[in-house]
Amino acid sequence: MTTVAEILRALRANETGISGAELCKRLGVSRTAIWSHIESLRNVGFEIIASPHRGYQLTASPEALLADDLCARLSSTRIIGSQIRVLPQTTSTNDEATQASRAGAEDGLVVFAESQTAGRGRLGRAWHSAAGKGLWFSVLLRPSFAPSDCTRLTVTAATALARAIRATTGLTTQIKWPNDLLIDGRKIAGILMELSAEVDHIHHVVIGIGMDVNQTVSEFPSAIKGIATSLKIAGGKTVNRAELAVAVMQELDADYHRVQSGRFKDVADEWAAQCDTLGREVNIQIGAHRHTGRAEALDESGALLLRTPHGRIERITGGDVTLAQ
Ligand code: BT5
Repeated sequence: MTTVAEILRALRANETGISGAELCKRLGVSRTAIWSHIESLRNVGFEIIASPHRGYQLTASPEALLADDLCARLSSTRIIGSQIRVLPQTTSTNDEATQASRAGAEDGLVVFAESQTAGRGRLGRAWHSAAGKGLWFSVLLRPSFAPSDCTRLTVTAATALARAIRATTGLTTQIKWPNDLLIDGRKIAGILMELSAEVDHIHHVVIGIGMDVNQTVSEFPSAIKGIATSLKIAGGKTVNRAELAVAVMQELDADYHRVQSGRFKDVADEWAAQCDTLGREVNIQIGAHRHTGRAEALDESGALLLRTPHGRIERITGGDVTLAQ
């Protein structure tokens, strides 16, 4: 953790203030260094009061995401958030995480961007990423399981997102297989998993997550106004994105640990309890092919088991789901 992140962590842990002398002692740096870090934090929007009696006191944080702030807020995770980067703008955070992986980045790297110029969904669809309004980020992982089990990670991300949203906002989401989170039938978040693998070995997985947080209805482009919503619209108040981002990383870390230690079944059961798709008659469009049947369950690799009208079970790993009429 950087000294700045350590200062932020100490300020948050001492709401009534912490003296400059105490900060120097804890962090092993000079008073001048503390003072200059405090100035740099003020310059990016933190409000920090300095008084002779109370020392330094943090009274407000900026709306922008800052890597040091996210590190400071994140309590110990096993893997996710091993490194955190925040970019003002990029094409797609999935591209950034992929490049970072090739450059040897650690497992658990998380790359956020305040805006994306070419955010994408599956099959090259566009993902709208309004500047400063959502959480647009990617997580780099190198899981130990086989490439064929990778759908587990989409399931894992969905359960973690649902828990983080509930904990931060009190809102309940529904999961729509394979990669959507909905509130009142409208999309609030999407997950894009991209994989680099050989037949039996995963090089890396990038889990891209887009979450609509503080948009108002008029801020959505007309193409998605009718199908999308944000946490602010659903809950009626602005959501602190840093707090939500940290909750998501924390929950992802917990669920990734469950999957890596052979407890995917627990995650899948939690997922099934919130899934809108299971138990329903659905159409699943995969390229030019349409599969129809009853969505029965997830298997141990995270694939959907579809019972066809002839009673056969088909194993489906992707596609677009609509409810059958
Ligand atoms: C997804 O694809 O839902 C995956 C979206 C993943 C986005 C993240 S952001 C960080 C990372 N970097 C990236 O470049 N991508 C990931 P799919 O199921 O194919 O859904 C795409 C469809 O969702 C579009 O065709 C629109 O209909 C709709 N859509 C686009 N932007 C949206 C938004 N902001 N909110 C809700 N729906 C949206």
